[in-house]
Parts: sequence; C-alpha cells; structure tokens
Amino acid sequence: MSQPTLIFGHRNPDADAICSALAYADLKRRTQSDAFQAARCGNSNARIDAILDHFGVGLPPFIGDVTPRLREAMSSDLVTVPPHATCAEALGLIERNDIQVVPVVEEGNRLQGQISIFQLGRYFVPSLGRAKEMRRVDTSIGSIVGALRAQVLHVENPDRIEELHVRVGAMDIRSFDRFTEKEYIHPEKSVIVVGDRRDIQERSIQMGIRLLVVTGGLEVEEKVVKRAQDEGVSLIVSPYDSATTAWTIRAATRVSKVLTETPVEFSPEETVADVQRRTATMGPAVFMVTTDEGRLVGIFTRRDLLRPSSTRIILVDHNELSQAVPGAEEVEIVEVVDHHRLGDLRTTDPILFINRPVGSTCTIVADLYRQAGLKPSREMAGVMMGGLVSDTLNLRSPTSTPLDEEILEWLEELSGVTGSELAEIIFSSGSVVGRNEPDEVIGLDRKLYEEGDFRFAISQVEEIGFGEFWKRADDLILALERSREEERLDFVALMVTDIKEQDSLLLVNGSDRIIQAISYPALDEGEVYRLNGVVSRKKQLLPFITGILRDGPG
Ligand SMILES: [Mn+2]
Repeated sequence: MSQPTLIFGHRNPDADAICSALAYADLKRRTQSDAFQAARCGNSNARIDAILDHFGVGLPPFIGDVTPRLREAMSSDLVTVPPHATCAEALGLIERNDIQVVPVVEEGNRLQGQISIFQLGRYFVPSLGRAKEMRRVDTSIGSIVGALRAQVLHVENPDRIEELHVRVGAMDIRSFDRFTEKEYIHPEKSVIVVGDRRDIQERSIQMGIRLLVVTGGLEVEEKVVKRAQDEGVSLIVSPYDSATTAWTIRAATRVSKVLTETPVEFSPEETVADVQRRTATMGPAVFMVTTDEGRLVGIFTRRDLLRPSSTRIILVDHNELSQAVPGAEEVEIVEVVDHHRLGDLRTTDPILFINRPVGSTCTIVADLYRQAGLKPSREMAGVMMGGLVSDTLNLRSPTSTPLDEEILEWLEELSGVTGSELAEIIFSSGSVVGRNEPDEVIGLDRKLYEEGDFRFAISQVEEIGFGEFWKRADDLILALERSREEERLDFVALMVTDIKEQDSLLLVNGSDRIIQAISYPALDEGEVYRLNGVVSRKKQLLPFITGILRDGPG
C-alpha cells in the first residue's frame, strides 16, 4: 500500500493547526479514502491537550521531518547470491532479473561484495595471452556436477574447494601427451573434457587426473568406470557437447573467487539530495544500502534518485515554507487550506488551494463538511470548535467574521458544548508564561517571516491578565534576544495578549528601524509597548510591521 497523504499544521503548532489537521483528515477519510493521516511537526501545549482531552481525541503522530531519504528511493526487492554460489548461478540471476549487479551476501544479509555483468564478462571472455588462466576454475567437483547437471559415475571429495584447470581432449593422443608435458599442470589439478575417445579417457585415468568429464551424455564402458574407481579419478557424464561443457565447468567458479569490486555503501537514512551529490561523480552504476551493522537493506541506481518523492502532504493553517514541516519543499504539496496571508509557496502542478479570510482554519474545514452534506461527529465538531474558539478568542478577535459565528453555532449544536464553556476550558488550562521557561514561552507559538532579505519572528501567548507576565518580563526580554541571535534574525517580538481585556503587550528586540517606527505607547522605551485593542498577530500586528518594511516609517 502506498503511504498516506500527511496533513500538517505549521511548526510550533497552536490549537487551530492541530485541530484543523485532525478534522481535515477525518473529512478526507469520509469523502475520499483512508489514505489521509493527520500529523504534527512540533510539540503540543496545555491548550491543545485541554481540547483533545475534553473530547477524547488523540494527538496526531509527531513527524518532525519529511525530507526524502534513501530508504524511500532505494529498491528493497533484493536479488542476492551467497559467496559460495557459482558464477553460473549469478549469471542466471542477472539474466532472469534483467539486472547488472548482484550483491554477494553472507549469512544474515551481511554484504561481502558485489558481482557485475562486466566483471563476469572480463572473467569469461577469452584472452589468448592468458590461455592458462582462461581455463582455471576455483570450485568443488560437487559444484561442477551441479552446474552441468551431470551424471555421476564416481566422485571423490565432492565438496573440497580447489584450483582446477580444464582441458578438452579433442586432439590425437600424441598431441595430447605433448600438450600435457608443455603446460606442466599437475594431474591432480586437471579436469579433462572428452567425448567417446577411449584412448584419451584411459590415458587420463592412468595419469591420475582429478576429474574426467565425458560429454554428449555418452555411455562409458564398464571397464573405464572400474579403472577410474581403482585409480581414485572422479568420472562424470555431461549432457552437453565438449565446448559447452568446458564453458559450463568454468562457470562453476565460486563468485567469491571473482569478487574484486568493493561496493560503495550508503545508509538508508541519508537524504536523497546528499546521496545525489555524493554519487554524481562516482563510477559505479549501482550502489548498495547497508545498515550500520553492514546488513544489506537496499540497492539503487542514480535513476532511482531522480524519481519524485512519493511523500504527499497537505498544509493546513499555513502556506509559507518557512512555517512548514522541514523538507516540505522537497515533497509534493497537494493541497493547502489556510486563512493567512499568501506566502512564497510554488508548486510544479496545479493544486487545490483554499484560502479564506476567516477567523480559523477550523472554520473553513467545518464549512467543507457542510458543503459535502456531512455532519462531523460530536468529537470532531468539538475539535473544530477548539481551533475556532482559540484562534478567534471565542469570536472576540477582529479576525472573526460572520461565517465564524455561523459555524460556531452549528458546531455548538453538534458537540453539545458552548463556545464560552470551551473558551473557559482552553484558557484556564494555565498561564503559558507562568508554566513555561522563558525560552519555551518564546517558542510555543512562534512564526517566522521573510520580507525580501529581512527575516523576523513574532511569538504570541494568550494570558488572562498580565500578572504572570510582569513577574518574568526581564527574563522574557533576554530569551527573546537570545532567540534572535541564535537564528540571526533582524527582528523578533513577543506579543502577550490578555484575552479578557482584549489588549496586548509587545516585547521587541532587533531592528531599530522597526522599533523607532512603533507608534504605540512605550512602557519601557525600546523594549515593551502597549498595543491597545490589538489581539491579532496576523490581522493587526503583522500588517503594521510589513507596512514599515515596505514604506518606511510614516
Ligand atoms: Mn489558525
């Protein structure tokens, strides 16, 4: 089964990011297929937990990175041979599977080497300058019997691996003797392939050669068999003619004797992009993928690396790559459902892109249920309410629209909970500032933006009253500055919103150009400002900052 399409909210997910991913996956499963799965690329927080716990829904699984890895690009459908296999077996696999290279593995798939069609070619193609070598075989008589499917008349020590030299006894007996003398091959290492030439059969046995192979499936005289047994000469009958038999014996050489190529090994966890870089200038056409323990798990060619990743993702509650799960730019983004400004996203194919200026992504997803003529379950209605109520501060934020109001009413009916009850559950789940370390407060709901070369981040926390904030303001300012230095940003801000009073405080650090342009009253010049009536980062604060960047102060 192909992997499911993953539905992700943004990094540092808030309730709307998590809840809209869960609900959109549920809607997709109901309207299309099971192949959709909600995911998250960041940690949960107390508010998200409060919503999900209340409706008995589990958190989506954490997937922190979707960068394509070698394990997805490689082929794990492996055709291998053990080191004791014969070249004939390796060649058979190469031919049957239409491949170029066969990995040679020991017990437990431990990679020992690889054998390629080119290597086998060099081994088998005759070279007149190395005539003697061309007839050498490193194998056992048992393997020769197997390769030839020979009839055994007598064999000794069939499993012993030994160096043998093959000769065809096709000449006159006198020439045969002369050749034998000239080549100095010890009879114990000689394999002689012969047809029904009784004189050469007998001379071979008399010389005490290691193996006599009678070809063409010919009958061997009883007397000859008896002599072979007496002299301890192995004697078999090949069904093939002499030329085929000689070649097949040679092909009974064990692959371990031919191995010369050292495989280039890669880890399944390397990214496809890294592997592409590493292999760009490498000679071999086929590469091996092994675990740290040296176990072979896959094989790939450069072409496998060019196939587009099979990972498909849907972005909800964001549409900018800087806010998306790491690796998003290298996989296929198939849909976007969002309620933020348009960012930098580019795709190669047309995609479904839903962006509506409403209070929450959950509002859009709920509306999609309505359009499909479907009622969400009590749990899903509650989950969507969670995103809607927390993003619109229960409709009190300036980002909320008549549609949010209408959808909230519909979801209240389905979930059996009112917006204010849920708001109470969400926002009383504790002071974010009081419960977390300053660095965590900055990171919980933080968005990164790029305007040309200008890179900045705005974090936001919602509190009931500013009491906890003032206790920790100094530490928060230091944490904010650290975060800017660590990420080399031009400007950072933390917006602390009092959801009861509908006001915010803004902590700033970085770019003087922006800070000097802030026209809100300063509580602490250059560091803390009071944003009267401002509660929306997206609709109120962000346009203010991008306005300064584009037009300059004024
Ligand atoms: Mn949202």
